[in-house]
Amino acid sequence: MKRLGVAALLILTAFGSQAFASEFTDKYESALEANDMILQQQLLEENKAKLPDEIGALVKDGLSPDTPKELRQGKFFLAETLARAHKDFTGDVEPLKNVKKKSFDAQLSAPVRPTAVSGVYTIEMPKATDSVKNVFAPDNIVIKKGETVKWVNTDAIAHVFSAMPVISAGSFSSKSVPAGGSFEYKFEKPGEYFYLCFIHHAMVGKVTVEE
Ligand SMILES: [Cu+2]
Repeated sequence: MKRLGVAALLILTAFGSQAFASEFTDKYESALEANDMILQQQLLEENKAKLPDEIGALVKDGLSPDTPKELRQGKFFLAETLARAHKDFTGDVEPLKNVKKKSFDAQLSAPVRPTAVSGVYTIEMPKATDSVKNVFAPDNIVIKKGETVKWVNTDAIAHVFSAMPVISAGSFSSKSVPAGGSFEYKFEKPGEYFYLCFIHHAMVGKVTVEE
């Protein structure tokens, strides 16, 4: 990484225009690009203790609106690589889970609290248009424990979705929901549920269940 004057760094930080990779992540990325496994391992060993902080910084960059969209997935990819190394070193799986959750969050709209009708929330899988297809609408909702979500397929094709294991608070699986069909699930356990369609992997959603 080029050395920047303190003044320049302060200005850039103040405007939040560009997140700065650490010297370590810069070096590690170069080693990845060069496919230099020995250097990668050496860098990881030398920086073992600060991996959680490095992972945290990368996740922050990945979620930041100041990070150009095309660079965000790269940040999460690198964070995941480091989180796997951290898990191998220490057995601590939490940073890896956090990276997976946050990388999922980065694909979603801002969370909304829709209105339930008789304790049931409706999420539509709307008919594809020229610009939008294979989506859950809304894709990110917050509900209360004991409430039910009903996914209604008004699209012309089937969708099949399930909660992601490991990072979700519980599991549900829709099986195949044909055009015109629906699927209901009652959320008894608080927490975050990340789910995706097995046919369309970019078709993602989240239900956050509050106590
Ligand atoms: Cu689908």
